[in-house]
Amino acid sequence: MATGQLFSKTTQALFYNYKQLPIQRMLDFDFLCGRETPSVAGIINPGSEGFQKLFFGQEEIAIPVHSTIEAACAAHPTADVFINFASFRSAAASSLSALKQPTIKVVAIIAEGVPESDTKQLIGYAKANNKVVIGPATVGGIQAGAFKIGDTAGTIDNIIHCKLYRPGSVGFVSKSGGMSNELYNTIARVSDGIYEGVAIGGDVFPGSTLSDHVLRFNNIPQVKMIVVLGELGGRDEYSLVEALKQGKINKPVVAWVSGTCARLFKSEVQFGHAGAKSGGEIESAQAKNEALREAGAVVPTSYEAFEGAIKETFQKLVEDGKIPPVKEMTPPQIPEDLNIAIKSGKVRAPTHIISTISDDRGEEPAYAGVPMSSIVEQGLGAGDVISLLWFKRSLPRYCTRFIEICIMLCADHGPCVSGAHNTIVTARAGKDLVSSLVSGLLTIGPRFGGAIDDAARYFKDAYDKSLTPYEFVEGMKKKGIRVPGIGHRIKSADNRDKRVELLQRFARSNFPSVKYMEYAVEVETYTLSKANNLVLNVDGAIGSLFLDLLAGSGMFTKQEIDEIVEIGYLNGLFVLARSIGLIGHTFDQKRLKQPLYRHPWEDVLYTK
Ligand code: Q5B
Repeated sequence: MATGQLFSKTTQALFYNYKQLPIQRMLDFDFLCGRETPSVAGIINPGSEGFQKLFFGQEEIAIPVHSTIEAACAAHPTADVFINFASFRSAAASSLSALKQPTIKVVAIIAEGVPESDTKQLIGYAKANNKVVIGPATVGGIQAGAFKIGDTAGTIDNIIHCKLYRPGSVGFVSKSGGMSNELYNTIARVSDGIYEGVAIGGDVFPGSTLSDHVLRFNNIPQVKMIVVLGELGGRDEYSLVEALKQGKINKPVVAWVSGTCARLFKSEVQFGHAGAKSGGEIESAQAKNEALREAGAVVPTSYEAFEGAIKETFQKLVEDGKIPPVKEMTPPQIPEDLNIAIKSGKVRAPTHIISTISDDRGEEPAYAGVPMSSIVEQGLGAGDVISLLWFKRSLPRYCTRFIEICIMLCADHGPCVSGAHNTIVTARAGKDLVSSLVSGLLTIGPRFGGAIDDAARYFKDAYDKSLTPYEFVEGMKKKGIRVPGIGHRIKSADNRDKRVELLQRFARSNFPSVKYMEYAVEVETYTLSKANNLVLNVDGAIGSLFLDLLAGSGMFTKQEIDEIVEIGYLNGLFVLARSIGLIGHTFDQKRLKQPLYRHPWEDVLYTK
């Protein structure tokens, strides 16, 4: 591997598997470093394409999303780092595909648990093709002030604290990602900070080794000293020992192999990483520390003394004039995310929506404060749900039963009515359920099904003003308004609407008062004297009876009743009920495989 820098301030990566947080952390780091271009050029999210919105400083940017690695590489030929956030199941296959792309030079594999045989294949391919694999089981790496992989170095506060927004002089490599955060901190405390840091991952077979990176750091002029944190298990540290012995490394190396405590255990111990196993003596931390010391690395006597050894080595380089003072800079402030600032109570923001009928934020949704489970446990029905969501209160059972009867009776009235006809024609035109349903619903209005609210308004007004049916109907006629709730195309005095009779019967036996309905019947008696079809229709029956429900239940103030009538809640009953029938008509036409409807010429009067 050797050669030198893997990253620069213009390096761009392709990010495999959309993970909002690590990508946003990379972009926040970019902003902190004063990068001009975002370090993530594109996202690969198998199966989806488009854009993902993320922040680059204060600005929102749209990062392209590609469904395949090949498409992403073709679209972003200068992006040479592949950051693989795939699961351990698919990490190897996707990493191999990425390595096969001519534009990709570095592949970082985050997943833990990638099968060793797969990793060996990746290593073989990378070596043969002069590419670099970092990981698996790694947090990644960072070039201070230039480029960062995923979650490396943790939070923005930690990155600022460790001065990783500008380059220092120390090249650092460790096995552990968690410990690398700790060491970024330590190194920042006792030197001018990190130039580049890499965590190679804790697997038995890492894609690139400690010595691979140390040799690379040796070739980077800006790296003046190298810090290595190894761990017990495996023999990776011995290739570093060999390189030191062969004089391949001419920069000071401060090293520590952790895991010296393993000797305190009587049997073999497996530490956190797959490769961190206290095996034979040669793989022990003590043996590896000793070998490194003998080969010329600065190796402290304990981890506690590691910081002092780094400090001393750095100071000596400064005294020898080998490290010029670092150029300090003040990083820009990363704007805080609004939701975090709100949570911490630092800012307040106005909401854009008010809702008072339901809440789904708790353990279970609640309708007007009544949890779903309680609705089911109490054996409540659709009428009770309507009562909660429309009227925001639990109405007595006779009221909710009345609502249910309205829904049942208005669910359908055959295929010839306006709504069903439209739905049938639409379904036969090959349209989907929702289109067929709404085309039927759109016919509901003052002439068809949507006269309930107006019926309630006019009957209430007339009754409350004590108008006689004659005064009311003739007054409406003078204004040129048909009495809503009166009249039907097929129902008449001789062919009564059964639905009206059923509603009236229920109300007479269950409602405390049916004064509005009785008034509507008196109006009907008068209109029937004019024409046989001017019956009280289903809209008029529901409109007048709902006035009785509102007034007689004792659950509504006068003001609330006026508001319900004024806003117009009651057509909702017909809309809801008839949706059931219109959906049925849609299914019926589709089931019958009915062809496109064309109205017959003979049924049209063509005239000029
Ligand atoms: N005349 C329903 O009209 C209909 C009059 C009136 C005074 C009236 C008509 C009307 C008010 C709206 C209403 C709901 C358009 C109906 C429903 C659901 C449905 C449907 C289904 C289902 C019928 C003949 C003469 C004229 C008119 C006079 C008519 N209505 N006078 N007040 N209300 N009603 N809609 O039969 O002197 O000859 O000029 O608008 O409540 O939609 O099953 O089909 O479940 O699906 O076409 O039940 O009544 O009568 O227009 O030829 O008028 O009667 O002024 O007098 P028609 P027209 P004149 S339930």
